[in-house]
Amino acid sequence: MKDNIQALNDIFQARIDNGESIEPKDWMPEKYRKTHIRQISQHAHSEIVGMLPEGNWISRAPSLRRKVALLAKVQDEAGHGLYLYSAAETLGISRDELFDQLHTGKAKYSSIFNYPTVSWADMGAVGWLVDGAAIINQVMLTRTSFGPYARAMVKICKEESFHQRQGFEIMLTLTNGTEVQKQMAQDSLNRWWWPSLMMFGPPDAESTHTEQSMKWKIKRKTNDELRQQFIDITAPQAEFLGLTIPDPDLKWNEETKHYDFGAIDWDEFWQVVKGFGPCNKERIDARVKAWDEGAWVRDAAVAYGEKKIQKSKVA
Ligand code: FAQ
Repeated sequence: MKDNIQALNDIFQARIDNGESIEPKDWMPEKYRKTHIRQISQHAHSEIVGMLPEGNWISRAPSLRRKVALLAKVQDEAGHGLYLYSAAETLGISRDELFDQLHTGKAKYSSIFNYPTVSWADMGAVGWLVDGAAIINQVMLTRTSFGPYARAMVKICKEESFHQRQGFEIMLTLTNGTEVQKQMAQDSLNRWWWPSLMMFGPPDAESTHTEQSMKWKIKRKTNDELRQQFIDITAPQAEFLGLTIPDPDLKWNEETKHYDFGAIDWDEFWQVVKGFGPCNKERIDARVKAWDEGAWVRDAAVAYGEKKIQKSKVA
């Protein structure tokens, strides 16, 4: 029995090494399945919880054009959540279980969405930095080894790129505006810079899953590699905007051809991940409320579905 499992594992690893896509009905190690349920569902939860800080500004966007764009972006995030929940379901877990894990705190979602959006400039910073970081991480995931996840990511990445530009354009307008608008943009960058770097996860040396996930080609790059890539792309953008990144140690290194940067406050990161960030409670309360208040819609949809089946049997 043990030998059989080992043989299956070897064939599985050979398929991965060969660049083959793993599909839901293929044999896979239990840990591969569980790792995917964990990562895909946390990703889905991040999209859905991520709608809240931006949803906060839809009714207060400064013009109809801004409102329409923000509304479309938040709606896209709901769509991303749906693709990802569907991808997770192909691994044999139900949507109800996934939501239960979110509502009871068993499943994580991205630390970034536990920070408040206190000014309109935050809509710019979230699009520019948070979606910018999400794209860097997710472009890698379009080539992840599990087929349904990789395919979902292709569409998601296209939309994220619109989101990032939407945010950058808000920042550009503010930095070309009045002194007060410039200050709003700078204040927003000051608050979102470090939490955006934390989105990529703990340093490689402390990342529990990276080694195995790289072996299975779930991850194609490590947390630190992606973080560095983000900083290298974003630092010149900040310069273009005329904004100062709140890190006195940020400096181009001619030798490494990368930016050096200062120490990240990992204590803050773990506090937020463990539920003690500025908005953790508010975010979960909002999700639970939406779930409870939406019960009648789910019940009506099930009743309608059952009625349709009955009707088709009679016909
Ligand atoms: N926040 O061993 P690793 C978006 C946890 S989508 C909270 O390195 P892994 C779109 C991690 O789960 C943003 N927890 O883990 C949008 C693990 O704990 P566990 C979300 C974090 O999985 C934009 C432990 O730490 N994107 O922004 C975080 O190999 C704007 C050890 O970490 C994705 O989910 C964190 N930041 O690497 C929406 C992408 N980092 O599970 C609205 C897919 C780590 O053992 C508005 N996910 N942890 O209890 C990934 O690529 C990976 O899961 C990583 C973490 C890179 C996030």
